Amino acid sequence: SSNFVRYKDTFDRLNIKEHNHGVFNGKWAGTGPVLHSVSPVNNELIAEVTTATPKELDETIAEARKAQIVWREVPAPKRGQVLFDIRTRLHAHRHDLGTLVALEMGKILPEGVGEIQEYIDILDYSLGLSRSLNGQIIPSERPGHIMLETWNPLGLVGVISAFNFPVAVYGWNAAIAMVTGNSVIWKPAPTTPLASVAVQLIQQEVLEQHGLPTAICSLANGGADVGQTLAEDRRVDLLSFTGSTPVGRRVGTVVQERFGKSILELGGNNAIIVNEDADLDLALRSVVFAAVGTAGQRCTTTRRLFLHEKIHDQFMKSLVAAYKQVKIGDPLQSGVLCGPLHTKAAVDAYSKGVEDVKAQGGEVLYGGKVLTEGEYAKGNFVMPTITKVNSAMDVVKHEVFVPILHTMKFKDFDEVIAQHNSVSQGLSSSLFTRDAGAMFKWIGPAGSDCGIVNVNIPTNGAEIGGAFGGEKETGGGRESGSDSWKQYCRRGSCTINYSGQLPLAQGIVFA
Ligand code: UN1
Repeated sequence: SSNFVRYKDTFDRLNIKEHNHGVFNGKWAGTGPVLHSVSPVNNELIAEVTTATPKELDETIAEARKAQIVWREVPAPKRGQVLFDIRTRLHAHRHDLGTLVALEMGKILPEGVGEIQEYIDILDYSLGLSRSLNGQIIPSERPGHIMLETWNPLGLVGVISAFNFPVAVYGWNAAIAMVTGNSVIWKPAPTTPLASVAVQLIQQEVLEQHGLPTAICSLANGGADVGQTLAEDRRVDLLSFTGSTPVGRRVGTVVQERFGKSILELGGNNAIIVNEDADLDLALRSVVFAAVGTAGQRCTTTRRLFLHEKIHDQFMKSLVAAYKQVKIGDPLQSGVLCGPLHTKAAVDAYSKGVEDVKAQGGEVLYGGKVLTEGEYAKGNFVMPTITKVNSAMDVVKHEVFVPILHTMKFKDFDEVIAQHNSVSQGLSSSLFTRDAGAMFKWIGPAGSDCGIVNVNIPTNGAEIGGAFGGEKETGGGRESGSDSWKQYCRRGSCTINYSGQLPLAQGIVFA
């Protein structure tokens, strides 16, 4: 394909071919239907990847479980070293992998590279974590007894990742799952299979160098059927799913049915509140990055903007001016800030989103148009859009995964917090203020009800060190940093009696 030829050097360095196997279970396989990876810039083929048949998927699950039996005996700090070697290989290919992500997903190159960096960061973190997967010692009420907590691996962790972060979100899960001694089976989005093959090749090479079973990192490209099997199969101890709320609700229910564990990272409806005393320059730059960046296709994208009435008009003027400066185009061209939407279906969702605003009595203040001329003709390009709505309208309650920013005016801080919290999603939120009272209220019990609660930074672009995820219909899962690693482990509460007597807890006498 011409897309392939154009980036042939990159593909050669990553060992990606025009036709690739998309299943890995210690060896490469995949005789199921073929996925066509297409560039969102021109909707033409880049390269092809095969998927797993049900039998191949079954074998992949079995091989990944077998590999874990070896991996769980490798001391955690040694596992950390293996992960660090993956980190080094990823770093060597950072630019190539970032280019591939930009080409296949459609995000701009700096964000593509940033996504590889995010996997590198969590691998760094995992090396440290490998020496601090600490349990605790708990005082026992009984003489000659000690209580302690153990954290052992669950077994096999399934990761279903989304198109918008085809590497980083897998990376958060894979790094933490592996450092805690699990094996991993990855089902990527069907529209970003090339990124998965490129990352898998690197991981395979490192595991081989260490003489470890390569199925510790397994891969099963495929469609919803592969996801369904991972949700149903009892051999998958934990399933981490990133995607839409409707699909996540089904995945969570199916996994729960068999009392499996799940981590759900679903839709967001993130807001920025700009208070009257805010640094407006910081706020403006943040809103543009959070609403326009990644063409509105992050789960942390800002979709709602609440402006204090005292700064509203001035801020809106600067915002529209800033949007006018945003260069839209090929994500691999320097200077471009807004690439295409990932698919044609997303363009339709965008058009419908714009129509809904008008139908519900809102106004489109900027954008609202699909771009179809010249360099945009073959791609999925739209204009980042600013609307004027009120929070009673239905459009502000739903996440449309496109760059439409709904703006609203407010007077009172308590009232805006209530409006902010009135939607069913609860991922990320930001307040711009210089008032310490407002800041602490915002992060306290009467503040934002989201999993990510920021002050004076955008809603997107979280670091890996914190736990990432959200409340309500965002699914409740937490990935990445802090103590998220505990979810990839089974906790043992152990009581050891070294007294030679048998005193019972609660003082019970049983004789
Ligand atoms: C996602 O959109 O699924 O906080 C993940 C951020 C990134 C991760 C986003 N670090 O925007």
